[in-house]
Amino acid sequence: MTREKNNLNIHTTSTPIPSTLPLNKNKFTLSTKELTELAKKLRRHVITMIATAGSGHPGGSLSAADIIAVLYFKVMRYDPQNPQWPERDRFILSKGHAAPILYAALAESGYFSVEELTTLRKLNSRLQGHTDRTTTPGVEMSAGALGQGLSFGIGTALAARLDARDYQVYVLLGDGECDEGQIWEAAMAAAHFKVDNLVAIVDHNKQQLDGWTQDIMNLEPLTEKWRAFNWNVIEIDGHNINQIQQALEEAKTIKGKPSVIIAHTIKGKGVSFMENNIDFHGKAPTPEQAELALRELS
Ligand SMILES: Cc1ncc(C[n+]2csc(CCOP(=O)(O)OP(=O)(O)O)c2C)c(N)n1
Ligand SMILES: [Mg+2]
Repeated sequence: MTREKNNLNIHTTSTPIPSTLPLNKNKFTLSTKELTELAKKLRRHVITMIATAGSGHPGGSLSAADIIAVLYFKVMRYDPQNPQWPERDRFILSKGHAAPILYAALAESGYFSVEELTTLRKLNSRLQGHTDRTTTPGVEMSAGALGQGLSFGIGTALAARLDARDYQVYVLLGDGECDEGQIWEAAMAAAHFKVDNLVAIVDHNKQQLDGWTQDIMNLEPLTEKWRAFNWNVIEIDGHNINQIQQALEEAKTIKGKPSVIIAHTIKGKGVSFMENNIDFHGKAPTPEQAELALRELS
């Protein structure tokens, strides 16, 4: 496939949300409607990036868009001018193949330019197909091998305790990723050590690489499993901005145990022909499909 073929002339302008939001160490002041629009904008970036690269993972990026929009533009405190700010909240994308949605949020937050997004997966780009904390500002963990982010999150959260800092750690897990034994070792450890500045979010889109989770490895009853591991469990619609925000706020108030948010989502959410279509777990849209997707997301 030649690069010219994928050199889409697609623009992602729409809602006039400033690319670099003012640094606010508490909360941003976007309304629910603005957050909804922002999530749509992040989805448009995902489509453009992956279509331009000619490869990538749209499905699990789109399912996480609303969660990531609320985290980055309502809940988390951070400073794009100072990515290593010690007091920053940490977002750990354990399902590293969903890197495009994280890059979109980081660009819109001001860590790097929105223009850089179309360098996704190119040689020498800072934005590789899976996250790399050594090259991308704002990326906390190198991921791609599933199953490790919750363990990494525990260490990061315990470091806050040792350093007497009050930051929160958010770990986004895939539901297929929960097949990994390491997730459940980490779940036990987090509860045992009462890591209450840790919030796991399961992007429960019911699909994994090549099929439905219930056929490949049935996770149910998922909420009861986390409860049995002594976690505070919150179950929400992962595309409902208000529910996401409320769940994240509630999680912050729970002391003495970690919280997990089971977010019911749809893989490929926002693009009709990608929704629940396993073909788009790890496949780029053609230029024509990308145009169609961007029209739907406009
Ligand atoms: C340890 C490991 N095994 C297998 C893979 C290959 N792989 C990449 S994505 C994926 C499916 C993940 O499904 P899920 O966690 O549900 O992610 P989502 O549906 O959000 O894309 C698999 C098996 C991997 N990246 N790492
Ligand atoms: Mg999944």
